[in-house]
This record gives sequence, C-alpha cells and structure tokens, in this order.
Amino acid sequence: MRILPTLLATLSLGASLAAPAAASVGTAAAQTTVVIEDFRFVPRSVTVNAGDSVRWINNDNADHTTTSDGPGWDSGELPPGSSFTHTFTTQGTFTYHCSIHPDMTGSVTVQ
Ligand SMILES: [Cu+2]
Repeated sequence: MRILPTLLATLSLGASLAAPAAASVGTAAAQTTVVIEDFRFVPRSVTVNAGDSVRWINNDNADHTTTSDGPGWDSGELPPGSSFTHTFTTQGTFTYHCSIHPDMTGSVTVQ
C-alpha cells in the first residue's frame, strides 16, 4: 500500500500546524483600525499592546499617507478605499502624519 505513508505524513503535518495555534491562545495579537476621513485620522490617538497591529483605512476622497515622524513606517500614497497595516513591537508613543497634508497628525501608543 502506498497510501498509508501519505496519510501519516498528512496527519503529522496537520499536528505540527495545529500546535502553534494552540500555544497562542490568550496572546493573540489584536488589530486596531484608524479611519482616514475629512482630512483627519479618526481616532487621532490609539493605544495598543506590543505585538498588535494598526490598520489605517482611507475613507476619504483624496490620497493620504500614514508616515511615522521618526523611523518606523510609511504607507506611501493610499488612494481612496485602500488600507495599510503596520505591526507595533516596540513600546512607546509614536507620532505620525500624512506626508501630503502635514497638518494631519496622529499617534500610536504601544504599551
Ligand atoms: Cu493626507
């Protein structure tokens, strides 16, 4: 029979894939959404836990960016309807702006 080794390999693969998921229960990363509308980041300030991600969604009718003031992230131009996600692994408060409209500002606090 050639089918048995294949079946065993499949079961073995399934078990190894399932293990990390079980280990991460209780520590699953969360995602916070910031909406870009009316030339503003809403909410302007968010607080997340280290390991979480923030997703910016451009619901405006103009292109925008989410660009960290310091080293960190830069979405590039986000056309209306598009989004950008960044995962935060370092604690601290990170301010950002839109590089097209520098008066648009926000911050992400990572605890
Ligand atoms: Cu903008």
